Amino acid sequence: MKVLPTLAETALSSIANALSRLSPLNHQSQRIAITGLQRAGKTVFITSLTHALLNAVDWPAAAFPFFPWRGLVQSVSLETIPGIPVFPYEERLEELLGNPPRWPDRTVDLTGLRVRLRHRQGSRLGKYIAPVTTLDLDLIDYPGEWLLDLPMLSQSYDDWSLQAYELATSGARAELSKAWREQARALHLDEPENTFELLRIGGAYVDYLRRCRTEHLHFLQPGRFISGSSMPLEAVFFPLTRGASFNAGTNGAALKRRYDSYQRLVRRFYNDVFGRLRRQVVLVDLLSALQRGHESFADLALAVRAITEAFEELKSPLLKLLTLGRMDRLALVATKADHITAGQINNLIGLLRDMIGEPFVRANARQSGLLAITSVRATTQVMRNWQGQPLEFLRGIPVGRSEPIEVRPGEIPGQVPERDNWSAFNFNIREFAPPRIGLAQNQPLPHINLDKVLQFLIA
Ligand SMILES: Nc1nc2c(ncn2[C@@H]2O[C@H](COP(=O)(O)OP(=O)(O)OP(=O)(O)O)[C@@H](O)[C@H]2O)c(=O)[nH]1
Ligand SMILES: [Mg+2]
Repeated sequence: MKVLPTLAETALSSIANALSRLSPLNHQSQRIAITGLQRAGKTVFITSLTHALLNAVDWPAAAFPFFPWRGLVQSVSLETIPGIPVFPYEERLEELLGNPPRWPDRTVDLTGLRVRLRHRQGSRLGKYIAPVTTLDLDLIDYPGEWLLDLPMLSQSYDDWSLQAYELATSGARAELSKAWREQARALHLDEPENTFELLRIGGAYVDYLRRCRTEHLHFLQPGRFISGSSMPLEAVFFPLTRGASFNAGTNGAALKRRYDSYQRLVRRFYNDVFGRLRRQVVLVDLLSALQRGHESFADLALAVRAITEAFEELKSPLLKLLTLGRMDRLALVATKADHITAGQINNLIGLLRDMIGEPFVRANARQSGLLAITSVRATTQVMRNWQGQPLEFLRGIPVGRSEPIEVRPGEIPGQVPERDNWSAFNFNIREFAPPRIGLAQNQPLPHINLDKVLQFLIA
């Protein structure tokens, strides 16, 4: 019996086909994949970047300082990427510019959009006789949760179970996983396969992962069980509560078979999709995790390291899994930098660097860059006198309110704080509503360093 119904595989195949398609003759093409864990800021980033690519030629240079071939651009247009579901740029922009403006809803699955730039090449002979070049920038949005599955490729079902079960019993997860653990322990692994039982306990496991997500925990495996819309419940497995080998036809054997099928699906994703995305942006929302405290931050660090390890595998294929293995550029980006004052941005980058780990940063120094950005700036900075001293405050409208407030976001540590030092920090990282910019569709959106990401990726 084929356990994974064709839905997930069909979607993967069509994406893989689309990605293997060559650009039309005379077109240069750069594929830029944007990923990040839930709520990292992918959708806002793509919307704001696309908006800038479409309009920045007409803006004063200071609004988007790095814009490729400014002055040589003839036209910019939006296209679809054949075979890839469309990223709904216009809808997202309309929401951001609406009255009142709105942040986007959650998104799942992979989508993409092509920005076609026609420009004359810079030439010593002058721009009027230089040939026109077409450059397609394909922006692809996919959930970073899919990358959390890579470690599973080199783990047996027993090994993975051991690790996942241990995690499920630690910290805040112990309570969240309780219902699932009780059901899983009561399952007789040696009895004949009972699809109904497996469905019920599988449902409880997915429920546990969802609850972790609600509690802002990020290291959630298998990543496809809760992100992306194409995992059927009959394909769900869960960690074994005790390791053993099982006879054919038993519950244990059924779970193992599902694990093996899932591994095949993940391997195909790495071979056919991830391996073809050579320029990638990984967005990380460090600030919200800082605000939530030690456990949330440590969990984010675990997930981010699993993601960077996925990129390492592109260089030295584990068990020769990846046939394409190569990465051209990787931008590791801390988002929502407008939640802190400008003087703290270097510390934010230091924190990201420390979270990722010096060995990775050094080993990939040539292809990777660390940046801090704001895709759409929701705050302004103001100076206020506080007990006789001039201090920087942030001013913005909190989500759900109508009047602006002024806050001091607190000192951002330049390194990951030691476990016992968390109490020394007093963060005040708030969620702000998007700025009210009015209705002009083609005016600049306020941002921080968005142009630098583009520069890093394509200059
Ligand atoms: N202030 C500020 N907030 C931002 C910015 N980008 C994202 N946010 C906040 O982060 C939330 C998530 O942003 P999205 O772009 O929807 O994140 P995502 O990664 O697409 O999230 P999912 O689709 O749920 O995975 C938004 O609702 C905003 O509250 C930004 O540039 N500035
Ligand atoms: Mg999104």
